[in-house]
Amino acid sequence: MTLTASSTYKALTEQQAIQLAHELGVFAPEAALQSEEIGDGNLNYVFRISDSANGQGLIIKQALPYAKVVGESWPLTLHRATIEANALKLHGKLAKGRVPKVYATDAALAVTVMEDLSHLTILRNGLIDGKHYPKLAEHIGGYLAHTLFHTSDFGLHPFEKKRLAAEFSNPELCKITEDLIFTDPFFDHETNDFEEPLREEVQAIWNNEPLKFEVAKLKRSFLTEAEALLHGDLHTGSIFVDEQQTKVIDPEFAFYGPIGFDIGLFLANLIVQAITRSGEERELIVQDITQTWQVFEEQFSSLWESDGIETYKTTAGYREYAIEKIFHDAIGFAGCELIRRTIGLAHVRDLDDIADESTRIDRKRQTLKAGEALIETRRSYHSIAELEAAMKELSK
Ligand code: SR1
Ligand code: MG
Repeated sequence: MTLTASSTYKALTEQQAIQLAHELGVFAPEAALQSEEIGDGNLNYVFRISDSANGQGLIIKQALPYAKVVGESWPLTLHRATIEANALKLHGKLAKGRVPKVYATDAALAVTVMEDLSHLTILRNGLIDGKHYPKLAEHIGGYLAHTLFHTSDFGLHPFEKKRLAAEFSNPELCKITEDLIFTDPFFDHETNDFEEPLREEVQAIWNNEPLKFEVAKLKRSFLTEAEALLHGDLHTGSIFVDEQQTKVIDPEFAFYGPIGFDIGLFLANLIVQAITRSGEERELIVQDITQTWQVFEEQFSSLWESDGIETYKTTAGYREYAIEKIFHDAIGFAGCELIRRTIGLAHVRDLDDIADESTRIDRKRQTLKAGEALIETRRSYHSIAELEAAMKELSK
């Protein structure tokens, strides 16, 4: 359904969001609706509209014409709302049950109306509270396998794949990633944000030419390798969970890029958790890292057999080669994400909210060390078991 009420952009007030919800006809006309702005991301407004009589709700997400985290001095395309809505619709077909339902969109207003998931918890918040989600690795591993396989040349006709790559051209959002993940943290750039006790480690990164050479290669892969339709920003703030359910939200950074990118971002955010936890809690997170990869590998391989259309799919060694390339890319991208979440513009609460300064700095030193190690040694890992052993060492 496309909303027709408006053809020009205006930032919605809570009252206007309520009116829009009424116009959708989802609620009874006499329903007393209330609105709450619940967005805690860096870019958009998110209104939860609910009927106070029965709590029934929906989400109205609106992109702002600038990045909320910085302000109006950082203009940003409204087209990202259309990219996000279309990615949610496609991912909803490819990975059933893993994304919120989209009820309506309005490109001019940059609005997406979608399923209310407020009965679930944002994964990052749950993890910071020490929770563990038993279905998470299985669900995200499956989501990654299905969305990435079925939008790649391994599973999709090249005409349709190139049509999708054009539809999901997303240069402004990609530029944010190119700068904030692959460039700025590795140079003395004004967007960086780190605590003074980390300066020595940060300067060592800026001076580490072999590391920067590897990051340059990973950046080039991100810039040039249109392998599959990515979520593009799959961190733990982009996932809603409870014990049984997992829903991936916010694919406004979606574009055609290297398959390992989504996997690497997700794993990096779990690695941060492994570093901030101890004992059995850390073990559980390390197991989640391992299981996510295993589920991805198993399901991607199975789709290769059942749905693969590539003529070379039965050529000896080709599947193993393709999967190992994804594995090495994912490890390298995870390393970049670890470094940028520690010293770049957009931090994570997992680290910044550690109240004790010496513990916080110590954990940040570990995420930097782990990030560097993963980038530099990514090609030396030949199995998830080897990576798991390294994770245990790096997170001690
Ligand atoms: C200006 S946007 C900063 C970060 O927030 C988004 O969620 C992406 O991770 C981006 O890098
Ligand atoms: Mg987001």
